[in-house]
Amino acid sequence: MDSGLLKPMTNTQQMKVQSDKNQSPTGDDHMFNQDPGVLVKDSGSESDAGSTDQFREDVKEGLSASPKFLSSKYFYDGEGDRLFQQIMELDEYYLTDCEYEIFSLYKQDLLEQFESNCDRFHLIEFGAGDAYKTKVLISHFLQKKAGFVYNPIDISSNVIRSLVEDLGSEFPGLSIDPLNLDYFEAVEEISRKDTCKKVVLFLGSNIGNFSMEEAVEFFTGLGENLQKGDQILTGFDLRKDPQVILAAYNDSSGITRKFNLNLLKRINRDLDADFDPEAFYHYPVYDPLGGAARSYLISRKQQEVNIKAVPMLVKFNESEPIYMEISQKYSLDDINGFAVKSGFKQIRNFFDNRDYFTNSLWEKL
Ligand code: AVJ
Repeated sequence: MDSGLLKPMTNTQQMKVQSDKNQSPTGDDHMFNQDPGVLVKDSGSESDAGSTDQFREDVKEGLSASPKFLSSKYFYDGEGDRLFQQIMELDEYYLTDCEYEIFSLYKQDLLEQFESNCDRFHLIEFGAGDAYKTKVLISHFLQKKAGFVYNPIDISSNVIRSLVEDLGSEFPGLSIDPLNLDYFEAVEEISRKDTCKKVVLFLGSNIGNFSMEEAVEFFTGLGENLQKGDQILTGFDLRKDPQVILAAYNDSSGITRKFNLNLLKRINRDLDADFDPEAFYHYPVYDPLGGAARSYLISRKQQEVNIKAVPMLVKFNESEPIYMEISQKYSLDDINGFAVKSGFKQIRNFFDNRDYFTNSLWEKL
């Protein structure tokens, strides 16, 4: 439907499943394994958030393309992590609050669901980050003396280290078995785990960085590594008043603007480039037909940027866009369609009080 608009596919490319580079003839090798945008929002160190070689190749590809694009997975360097934390605290960025509210309202219902089929379960979270929302569940589950092991997965060893330390002191009784793996490795690893039941968390509408087609691929791939009766709980941001959605990506304090421009600064630092971030402005749009919020950086003038580590000289026309990110919004039909197409049965959708967001619980068929 929006194939034309999605042509640059910055976010498509980051969705491709990769088992190893040899199986990725197109070089679309990032998605499952190292997409901090989707998986590792709080990745703390450059070193394990993807190699500089990969970054250089992706920047080269994106800025040679027409239209130009950059991958949102590279937003999350140390400064990007910090800015995303600030985004989550913005009044306009309702997503985090909604999911927190849903967990607070339905933690007992969720526990009952998670305990079905088996009284011991593995709670596996992709891109656990600081587990801010998950702590609501963990705290309740421990209080109810539920039998579960928490498996936070994050590609960043720093994130994993501080999360384990933090959870250890906050919840001394919690069994934590962290997986410092990239996404693809983690999917494989969980299929090898001998468990009575797995519950996979994929929160925050991180799925929104995938196109609709890629989301089906993602869920299908995940399902192939689960067993009948295992469950997944995914956070989906719902379609709503376009002005509410747009405001979430165009906050009045300008944090989202900084968040996007920070990627140009990262290119300057990591790839020895000379972007003038002030020569670009943040331009977010929401398309109420397709449900995609997209953000662009627009060149304020005709200019050239030298990226020495590639090396390349990038020419921009006045008003030329760089496509930065998609944050897809969903209808309940979209969500049900995902479940059906990827081999799951929908159990229940949990909603916040405003019906802005849903956590959808599915069971593997
Ligand atoms: C972390 C991908 C869910 O798309 O809403 C926030 C990232 N980008 N503001 C989103 C983001 C701009 C966020 N996700």
